Amino acid sequence: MLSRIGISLDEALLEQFDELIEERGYNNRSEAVRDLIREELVKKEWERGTDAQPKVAVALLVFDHAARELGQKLTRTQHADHDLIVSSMHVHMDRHHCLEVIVLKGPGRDIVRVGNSLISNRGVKLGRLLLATRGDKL
Ligand code: NI
Repeated sequence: MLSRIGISLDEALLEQFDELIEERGYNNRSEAVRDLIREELVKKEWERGTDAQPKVAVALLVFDHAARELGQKLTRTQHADHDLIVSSMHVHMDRHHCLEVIVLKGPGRDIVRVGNSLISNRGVKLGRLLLATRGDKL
């Protein structure tokens, strides 16, 4: 069942929000607000870390393959916590850049620790840790 709510925003903030949702291709404000709420709820679920369910996350990294020892370091980190690493994919983006996608599964706190240690390495140009959810309560 859907409930309706009203939200008060100042004009400038609403204008920026409308630009954002247009850029992202949302059809309406409601879907954009729902996604923002879901994102925060997933974050909260992870931060609490009380859920015994194993969690799944994806680490995404872009780096220059010539960056000193970075490739080795990333491999070492993954071997050190091999029980948390489900799979990884390496894509050679162009002559210099590599994209690595790593799927992690295990206790939420461990995944966040390993994921952050991967993406925070020096030489990583873009690093993101995406926290997944089964969406049972969303
Ligand atoms: Ni490569």
